[in-house]
Amino acid sequence: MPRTLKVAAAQLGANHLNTKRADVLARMTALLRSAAELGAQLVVFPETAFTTFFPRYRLDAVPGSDAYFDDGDTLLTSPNTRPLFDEAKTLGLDVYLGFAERSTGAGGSSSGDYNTCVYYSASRGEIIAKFRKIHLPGTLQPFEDPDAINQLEKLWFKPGDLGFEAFRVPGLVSSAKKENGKTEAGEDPLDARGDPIMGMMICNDRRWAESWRCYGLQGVEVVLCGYNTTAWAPDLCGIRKPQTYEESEIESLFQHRLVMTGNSYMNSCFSVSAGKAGVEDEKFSLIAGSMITSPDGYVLAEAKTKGDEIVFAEIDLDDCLPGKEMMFNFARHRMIHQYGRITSQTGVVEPPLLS
Ligand code: CDV
Repeated sequence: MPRTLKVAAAQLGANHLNTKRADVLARMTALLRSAAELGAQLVVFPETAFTTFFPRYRLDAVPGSDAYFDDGDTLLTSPNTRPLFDEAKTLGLDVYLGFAERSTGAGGSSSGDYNTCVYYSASRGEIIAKFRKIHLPGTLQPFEDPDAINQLEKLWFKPGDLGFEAFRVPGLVSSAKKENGKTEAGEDPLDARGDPIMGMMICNDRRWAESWRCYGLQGVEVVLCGYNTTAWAPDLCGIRKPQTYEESEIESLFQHRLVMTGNSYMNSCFSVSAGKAGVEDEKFSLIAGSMITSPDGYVLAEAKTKGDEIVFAEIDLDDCLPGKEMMFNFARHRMIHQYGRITSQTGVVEPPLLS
């Protein structure tokens, strides 16, 4: 029985320092409605979807930045976020939402500011998973060059502390086998598999093979990722030779496509990535390129614009099986006794110089 799923990336055009939350919510709910018209079951929004990508600024350059943060424990009830989840509930849509989290530490989670995303399940009417960005890019202090584009996430956020925990998503696949061996319809098909296995990451996490392999080792079937990727930031990205703005944007998009397709292939999973795109605050360009990729490493659907846009595909989760059972059958082929460096060493240690 096919385990098909209709997924959508909801790319958002630019937000600005003075963009009103009500306006962003109106755009996001409109995107939810467009996705629902296409029959989507899951919609993925970008990283820090409600605001401009403010970590490019120094703290003191963003007066009133408190308003950019939301409490992760009150997303379903706060007037600043509730309209999105009410709409999702009405439309029966699951949602991945990226936002800046200010955690009070209630409910046992660590307090502080995090770059966070949550997974909302419409069938449960609740948030069933949370991820806090682990690989915070950039620098703690701004570059000396006043014209350089900064990425001060290490200043604004604490590194994520929730690990890479995959989770099963209820209510999306009716043929999913339950713990008692039956499906939701009460059948007992021998070949039925469980509810979809998903994993979440945020922007820079997607560039690290380690993030993907942590999910791959949990049998992930769909990786969800929101991002804000600058189209032009020579100081930050470490280019080899001077580039024009156009060359830089093309290279940035190429590298986004490379990590989404390559890691989907190497972990035999689908991915849905949604970016914020266009020029924020009249000066800061973000790549578009929201996309859906397959376990064979193909792009199934990709954004055509630099603005608000739904990117949609119907996927069959069982397409993950050939790769998971053959080429990337981890149980059969991984050689963990040779991989010690990956968890015992952080930076590069080169071999000694030759005499
Ligand atoms: N928001 C990000 O994490 N952006 C990074 C940068 C620094 C380019 C990214 O990996 O896209």
